Amino acid sequence: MLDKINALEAEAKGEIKAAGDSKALDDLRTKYLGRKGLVTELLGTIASLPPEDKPRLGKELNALKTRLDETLRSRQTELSRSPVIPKDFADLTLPGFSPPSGSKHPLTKTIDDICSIFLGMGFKVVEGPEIETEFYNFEALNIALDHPSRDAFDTFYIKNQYLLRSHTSPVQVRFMETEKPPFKIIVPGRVYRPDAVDASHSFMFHQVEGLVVGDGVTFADLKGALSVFLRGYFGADVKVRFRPHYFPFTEPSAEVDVSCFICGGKGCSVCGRKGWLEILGCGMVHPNVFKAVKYNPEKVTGFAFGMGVERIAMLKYGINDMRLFFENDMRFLEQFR
Ligand code: 2NM
Repeated sequence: MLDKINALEAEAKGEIKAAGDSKALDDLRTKYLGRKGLVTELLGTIASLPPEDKPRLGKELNALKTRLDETLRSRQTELSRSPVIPKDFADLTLPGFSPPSGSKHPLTKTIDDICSIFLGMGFKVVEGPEIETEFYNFEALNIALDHPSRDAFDTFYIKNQYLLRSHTSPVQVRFMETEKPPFKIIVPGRVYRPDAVDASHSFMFHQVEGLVVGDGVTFADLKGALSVFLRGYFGADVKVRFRPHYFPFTEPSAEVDVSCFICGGKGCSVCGRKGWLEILGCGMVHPNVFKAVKYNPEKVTGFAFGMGVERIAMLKYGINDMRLFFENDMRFLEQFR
């Protein structure tokens, strides 16, 4: 009889430990301690035992009842402390996760920001081929045959008169060949020059150039449009100054500076203690350029300008090495959103 009791206790305790929820525990309570339970059943057999064994076995069985009851309760407590989570349970209290989002490359952002200011002044964006001919890249732009920018140190020549454009101006020439004035266009794109790569040079970089042609377009229009652009891009409080310069394709020509937006014009390491930053080149379109595209320079006038996108992005975002734009290091790119 004692062996039976011990075996029953071991079996019951094993099953209670393994019970996974309170429903299973309830079933075990019924199985062992219920009215028709296994322990209750053993208690019923006591009546048929010899009288001298009855008190001891009765005590044993009652003690077993108490121990199983305690085991059932403590397992219940355990289960209520660590709730069983069904496999398909969605915990709505967990923080959400946002899908990774991409961002514009800083040069794309700079080009888009520049273009959007000119779009606001009624310009339209025009693009064209990166492989060009000497005619579109030089001749039509009044660049003399012996001009240094034409030599192989300043232009990438391909086979059979083809070259990689060294500025985006050939796109303006192509546009003028097929369209009549008046118009205002802005031309972003890649350009190529055989420069050794360093912190401020690259064999491929980006330009945004612009061209406005019409009846009676003046240098005052040029100053107005470029001042609006520069104050829109660098801040309403920057000062703008025009310095005489020379370009073969414009006459007169100028370089344009903005007061340094880092030091406010006092002089710092970014502006080389000058208080001014050189931002773009511009001028009134040379009559020879109009002749090359069969416009009558007695009838139309125009202004044009050009700027380097990498230089502008470096100044605006405080980037000190142009190579960062082309390495595609995510730690760099992720900073522009
Ligand atoms: C510059 C500076 C000055 C320019 C001229 C032309 C064209 F096609 F109309 F002749 N396009 N861009 C120009 C003028 C570009 O970049 C520094």
